[in-house]
Amino acid sequence: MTDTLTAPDALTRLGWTDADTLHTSRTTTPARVVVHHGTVCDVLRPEADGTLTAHTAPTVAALPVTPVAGDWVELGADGRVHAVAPRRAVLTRSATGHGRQILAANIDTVLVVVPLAGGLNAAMLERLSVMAWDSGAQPVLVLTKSDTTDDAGAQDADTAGHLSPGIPVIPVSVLTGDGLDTLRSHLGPGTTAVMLGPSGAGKTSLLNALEGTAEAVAAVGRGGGRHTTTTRRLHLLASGGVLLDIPGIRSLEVAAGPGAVADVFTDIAALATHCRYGDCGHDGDGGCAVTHAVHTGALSHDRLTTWRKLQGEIAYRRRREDPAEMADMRRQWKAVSKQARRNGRR
Ligand SMILES: Nc1nc2c(ncn2[C@@H]2O[C@H](COP(=O)(O)OP(=O)(O)OP(=O)(O)O)[C@@H](O)[C@H]2O)c(=O)[nH]1
Ligand SMILES: [Mg+2]
Ligand SMILES: [Zn+2]
Repeated sequence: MTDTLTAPDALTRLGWTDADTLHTSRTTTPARVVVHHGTVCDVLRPEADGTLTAHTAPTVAALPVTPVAGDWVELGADGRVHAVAPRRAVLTRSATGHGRQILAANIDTVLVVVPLAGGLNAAMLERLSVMAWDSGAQPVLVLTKSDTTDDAGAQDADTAGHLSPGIPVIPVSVLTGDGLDTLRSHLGPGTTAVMLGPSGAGKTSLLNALEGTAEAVAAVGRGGGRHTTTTRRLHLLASGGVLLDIPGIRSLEVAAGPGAVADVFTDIAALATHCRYGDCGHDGDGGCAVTHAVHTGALSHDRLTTWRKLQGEIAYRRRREDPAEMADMRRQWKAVSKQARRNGRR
């Protein structure tokens, strides 16, 4: 706590933790970004009701970063944002042509929201879990629409626990109220959570069920493809925590690092230690314990496929971000195509 003018409880209500750092003086006050649009953002201030619209472009110098939902900012008496605090855990997605985009800042928990209606989608769950681990926050798996299963999602919860080890799994339904109290227990004071899931998973419905609010949700039976929630917005919960509702994510936007992949695919990592070669590519070389496990049925083929795709995407992203490696790749391709032309002539 750097600010001596504000009661700590009032900051905790906004999700303040000891890990957050913000320097405020007698002329500035701390605030938290609820939603950002263009050159303004709506902010919440401790000990003040309602949101305040603040300009993000200060008169003296432009801000080095654009505030996002969840950011802690320093608010001047002129109603402008003077500074954005250093961010701890951030949820990012890969935006084509823009590198990575920050979806939510200063989060403690990522609720991975996956629907059970139509059957549990293992690949989606694995990818989103990787993205959640990548944020640095604690993932929690929320399986929505448990009312569409015969056993309130019990069997799917078991499967999900194996697909994404080390993560609490909570089946929920806004129709029966199943799991809502358990979910609330993860959303206590000082916790900032963000909901990550595909469009139509039931994220906004969940917020409404927790809070008794009436944020817009998709009409029943509406065809997929369009997002119902279009902004990223922070909500203060009755349970004392803070929840960010964001538009649904598409699988190609999943950003992941190698560490986060290893966090989810602990089974493959463990098997890999038994491969004959240390640099085994797990694609059918002799002495590969991973492909052997697929043959015996100990490891699902689909799981290995998702793991391979994620490895490929990480390698691709790294090449794109590393010019030297990219040039190296181009040289290799030139050599390959030259060779191919030569072979063709023969
Ligand atoms: N049967 C059942 N349907 C649900 C449940 N929760 C949500 N739905 C339905 O699922 C649909 C999508 O819900 P939304 O809350 O709009 O989904 P969303 O994840 O916020 O979607 P985006 O905002 O587009 O990302 C709506 O028609 C809801 O009525 C549930 O627990 N059970
Ligand atoms: Mg929504
Ligand atoms: Zn191997």
